[in-house]
Amino acid sequence: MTVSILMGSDSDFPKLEDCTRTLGLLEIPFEARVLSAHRTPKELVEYVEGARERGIRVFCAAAGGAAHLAGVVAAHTDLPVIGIPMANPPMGGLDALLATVQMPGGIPVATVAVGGGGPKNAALFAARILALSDEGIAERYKAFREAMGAAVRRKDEALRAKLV
Ligand code: RP5
Repeated sequence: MTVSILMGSDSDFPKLEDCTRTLGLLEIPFEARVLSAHRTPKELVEYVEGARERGIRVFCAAAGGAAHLAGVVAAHTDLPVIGIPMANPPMGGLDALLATVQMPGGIPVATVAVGGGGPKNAALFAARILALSDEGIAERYKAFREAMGAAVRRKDEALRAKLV
């Protein structure tokens, strides 16, 4: 396993589909666990402390509300941690965004957007980190970028053809 996707609740899982799909597309092995900074704090710390030895190189930590998950993970490892703030009612994710992004100096969490491209970008940022030392991932990431560019160019051509 290379990437660990952690979530504070199983209710977060459906919103992480873009993250798991993108890792799958880039053939990056991952595991996913429901571990909460508040509800299962001991299990979380135990898991994070044993992660490097089991091959984890990057964490993606998703949580909503008073979202301490990414920060607590970062406090217990030196591996890179990407925080994914979840959009939940009643505050729509602003609560989770601020809780995840506003880390005190000394313990970094790289935070992606609430909703939208956030979960996908977490996977892509993990890919960029792993690509530094894995040629295969670097090549697949490059192909992903090229395919994305080609898709936009096709849409551009289609739009211009319609407007002629
Ligand atoms: C957070 O509380 C979780 O990450 C989730 O986004 C939120 C609500 O959890 P549930 O009440 O749906 O289990 O810790």
